[in-house]
Amino acid sequence: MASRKGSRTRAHSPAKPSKSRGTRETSNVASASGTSARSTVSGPTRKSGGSSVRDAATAKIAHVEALAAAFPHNAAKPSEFGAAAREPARGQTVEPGEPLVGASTLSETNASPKAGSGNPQVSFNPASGSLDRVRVDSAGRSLTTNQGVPVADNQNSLKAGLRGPSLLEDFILREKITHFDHERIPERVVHARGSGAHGYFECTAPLTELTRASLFAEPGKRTPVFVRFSTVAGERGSTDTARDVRGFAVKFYTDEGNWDLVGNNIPVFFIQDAMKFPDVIHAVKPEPHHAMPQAASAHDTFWDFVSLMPESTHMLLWVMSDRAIPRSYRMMQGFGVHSFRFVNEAGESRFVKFHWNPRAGTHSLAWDEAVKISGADPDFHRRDLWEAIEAGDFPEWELGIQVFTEQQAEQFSFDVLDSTKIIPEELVPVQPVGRMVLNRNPDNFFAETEQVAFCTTHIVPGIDFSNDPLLAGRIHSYLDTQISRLGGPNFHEIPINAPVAQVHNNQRDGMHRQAIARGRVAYEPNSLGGGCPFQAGTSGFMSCPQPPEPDHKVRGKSDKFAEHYNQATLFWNSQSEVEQQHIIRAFRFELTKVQVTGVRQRVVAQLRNVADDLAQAVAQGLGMTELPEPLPNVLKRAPRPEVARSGALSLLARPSQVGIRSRRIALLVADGADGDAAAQIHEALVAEGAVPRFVGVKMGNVQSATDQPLEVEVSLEAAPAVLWDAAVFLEGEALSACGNALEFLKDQYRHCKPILLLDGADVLLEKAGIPPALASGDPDPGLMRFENSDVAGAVEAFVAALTRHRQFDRETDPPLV
Ligand code: HDE
Repeated sequence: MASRKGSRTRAHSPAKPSKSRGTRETSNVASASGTSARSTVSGPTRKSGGSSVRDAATAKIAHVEALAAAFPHNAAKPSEFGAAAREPARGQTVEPGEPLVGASTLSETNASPKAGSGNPQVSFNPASGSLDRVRVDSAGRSLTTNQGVPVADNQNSLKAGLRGPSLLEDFILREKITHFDHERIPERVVHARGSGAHGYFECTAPLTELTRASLFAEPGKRTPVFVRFSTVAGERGSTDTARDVRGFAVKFYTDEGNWDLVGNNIPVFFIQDAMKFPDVIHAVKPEPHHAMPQAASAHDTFWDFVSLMPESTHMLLWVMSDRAIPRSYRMMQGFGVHSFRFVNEAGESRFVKFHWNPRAGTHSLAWDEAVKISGADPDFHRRDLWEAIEAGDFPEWELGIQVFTEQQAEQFSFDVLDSTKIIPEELVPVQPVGRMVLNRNPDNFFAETEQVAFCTTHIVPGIDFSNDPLLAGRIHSYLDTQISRLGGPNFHEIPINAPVAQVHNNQRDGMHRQAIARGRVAYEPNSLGGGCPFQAGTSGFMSCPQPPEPDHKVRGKSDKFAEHYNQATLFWNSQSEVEQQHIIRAFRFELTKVQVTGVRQRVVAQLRNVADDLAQAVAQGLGMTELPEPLPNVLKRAPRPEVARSGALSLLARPSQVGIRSRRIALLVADGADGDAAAQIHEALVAEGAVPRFVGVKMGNVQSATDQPLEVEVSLEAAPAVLWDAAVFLEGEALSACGNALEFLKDQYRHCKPILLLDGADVLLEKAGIPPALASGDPDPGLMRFENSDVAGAVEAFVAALTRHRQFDRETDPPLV
């Protein structure tokens, strides 16, 4: 086996061309001059004369000869075979005598404003690096065509006479319209609807024992990221608040290449094997005959499929939980889902699972609220992310990892290669290793968020795949889909996708190629390019050895994959009572929309294998008089689960660590509101980092009781209750005459949001039919009534209630108002 050092030394020895760097004449140069290599039709043929072109040509030929001579044979060849192949050698390379040796052309030093200075940045790829190189700013500039020709008139097409026909000659009109005609690219086949942001990942715990991945090398190290959140089923223009899994894809621009952690906000998936992916997606997408429903799983084909796929049961519980209707992208967890591998410098590997935990806590919407938001603001999550970043309230997550060995994995009752299973935190704790902050919105949605191309294949040295059969399919799928979506194999050159790490290889050509590779060498091994770019050897990406499997070429899964219900039951048992009720109602809603009663029955039969109280409640909701028999179980006897209940699985386990920052609060005002109290509350909420706005029946000023005018910032009809996290009613009499205000109060109440009523606003409760106390007779802690004279007390109680997010004690089924 050739060692890294060895191959370089051997390659260098014959001509020692590096010593000749900067000089034109060496012994090889002299011997090469005047050879047939210069026998071009029109090139210089004689050594005599003073032409600098001739001198350069002669020198170049001589240096090329020196390079070729430095590679008398392929010294790296032996390291390709047998045991030596386990430690690939660094590629053979010698330094060329001078930069011109690598040039495509002797004329490259002829500079122009377009071609550049004539001094290439040798060993450098300017296409890598920051986005600044492609950001365009038109301030102070006139319009041009795409060829840079100034456009005199952007209002009128070219015509033969003022009333005459338009002329085909109008290249300006044709260029403009043609470009417009081609503005759209195919949307993503799944995850079409999404929003993105830039930021950074900061390592907080060095992980060099576990992985050689450079982003985890030292505490404080920052790596730029671009993150895209998405829904799965809906089309590009669909609503943000559909009940759905959310994509949580992070592109880390590490100094050793891009790593894409393409995850979801739910840690498990519907299926165990990539072979079933087109099936599950076809089942959930709008039905093919009439293309309905949009962005919804509540239809026959989805439930038909999943009820025939018992391995979906665990995921169904998550998707019917409030996780599938997050309040904000900023308030949801993220998961890498599959088991991956960490590999350290010594080549030792362990399994790893990735978790993102939001600092803003995990919070969700109410289902009725999510449905209404779809009408009031279909861009609800996109706007929330954008506005939070614009306001400087940067979303932040902690990255946690679960690390475990092959031996540990063997002991678990489930297979760690099965993506329908979690590793309960009670078995393997989650250890924090870093944080991610999103601090910059994209300049341009299309150029960045739409064109960003995540691929599970984008991994870096120190991280590797496991044999998860779902992951295996993804390894193929993402690259393939980007080629079709972005129009060819050069999508990695689109600025948002280009790594900050240098890119040097012999891949060439293809649609929309941007890099201008210099020189005539596009193959490896080579001597004419000094061996460059050479293989990195053991410092490059090395696949981690996996234990051999006894079977070969088999279509199947290991026995542990056959257990389908234990973790669905674990999830169910780990939910608070309120969360369980929400899950029951979500099943009821979805299955009510299912038209085929046999499918409904089958789902209930499936749920009987999870928990009878769940199945019973869903059946009741559907008016089923008898419970069907449980679906037959593949396993005669399921293994005993290690964990029966896991607190970490409840959304309530992760309260906000940032108080009420960025929460939207409606201050409802009308003529007669107390202006002083309004101003004090506004000020106090701003001080907490919340976003209060004065909301009124219509825009304009209202006359406060204390005489100063209060300016209404948005009307009730433009910003209904579902768009606010909480409300303060500063007036009652005038507002109670407005149906929109009463509806606003009802929805705030129905969705369990904090409500603060000041002097005189009580009257609204009666008009809206809202009970002042809970059904138990206890006071409703989320419904606060205060005197105008006690603004401080009012704000304190209100902030505490909003920090708890919702007041679920008041929830009834069906809703009271
Ligand atoms: Fe994806 N998935 N997926 N997926 N996925 C895509 O790639 C696919 C799966 C996920 O914001 C596609 O660029 C297969 C699991 C996210 O741009 C496509 C299988 C998880 C995104 C694709 C899965 C995901 C995608 C469509 C089963 C969570 C959006 C467009 C074998 C761990 C990324 C695209 C973005 C996107 C294929 C299963 C997450 C077609 C074949 C499991 C977050 O390549």
